[in-house]
Amino acid sequence: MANATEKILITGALGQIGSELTNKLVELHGAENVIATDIQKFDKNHTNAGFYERMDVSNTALVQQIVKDYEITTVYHLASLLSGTSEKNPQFAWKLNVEPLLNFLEMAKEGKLKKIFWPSSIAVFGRGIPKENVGQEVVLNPSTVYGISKLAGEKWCEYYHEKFGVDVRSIRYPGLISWKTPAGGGTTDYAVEIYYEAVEKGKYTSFISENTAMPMLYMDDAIDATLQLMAAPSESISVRTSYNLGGMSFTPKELASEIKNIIPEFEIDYQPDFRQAIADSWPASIDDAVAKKDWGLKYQYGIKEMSEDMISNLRKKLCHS
Ligand code: AKB
Repeated sequence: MANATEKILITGALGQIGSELTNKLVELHGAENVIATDIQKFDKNHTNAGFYERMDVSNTALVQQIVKDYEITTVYHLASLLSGTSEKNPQFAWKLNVEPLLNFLEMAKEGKLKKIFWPSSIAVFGRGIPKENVGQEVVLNPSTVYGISKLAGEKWCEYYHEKFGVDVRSIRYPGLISWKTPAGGGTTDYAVEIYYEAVEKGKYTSFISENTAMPMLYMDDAIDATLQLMAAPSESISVRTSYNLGGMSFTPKELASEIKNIIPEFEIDYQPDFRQAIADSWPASIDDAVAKKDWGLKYQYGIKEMSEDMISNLRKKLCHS
């Protein structure tokens, strides 16, 4: 049940997760209680939030002012640089992925915010663990800039919760797939691009090799999981770093074969680039039993249902029928 007094601020609101989460939060809480922010100029096609502020999350003073002006209680802090882009600009990735989170955690510590959601990633995993069915509590040894920043963020979240009682909640998202807003700069982005190119051109060159499996999740399930976690009673949250989310696991070859069932003439070839090494350092599948037990995580979409939904919506969006 939505709490009418909640005032919600979203950072990265025009991004892949942000655009869909914002609209869902508007449905649940009312447009007047949702303040969308992003570094980009306002785009009315992307958000129906009651308010929009063009905001650079690195501008600490501006962020604090906006939280104060709108009497924000809850923050979904989504603004982040993904794995591919982070490798190209490590200093900026660290600055963007860690420092604004610390600003929000400090505000919560000072009683200026009640609750924070912050996304982590399967990128926190790395060397020294089995590839399959990776559990919640394993050694975290990331070898990417993005993974290092997410691991640091997770530890900050846990620290602020344990030391100061800050109610911060987080999910280790796998690759997210959606047709509404394209992803940008990630290693799992091939699994979004492939659908666009299948519908538009009937062929795709994958930058990930054919037999590399990674965990993936359809956006509808990601949004549901995020809202479920945020609605769960505080006592049921046993993980204050970040919860594993497994979704489904597949290789580019398996995804291509699923797409061929709907678009028989579809063709794929493979030209792995620097993102292959990132994918190789990540798990092939994830065990999310703790999230299922603590707050009832469940999924609606498998690879078949997702492919049908993606292709039918992209055909409409891209004007093919
Ligand atoms: C990326 O590929 O960088 C992201 C992620 C798995 O966090 N989609």
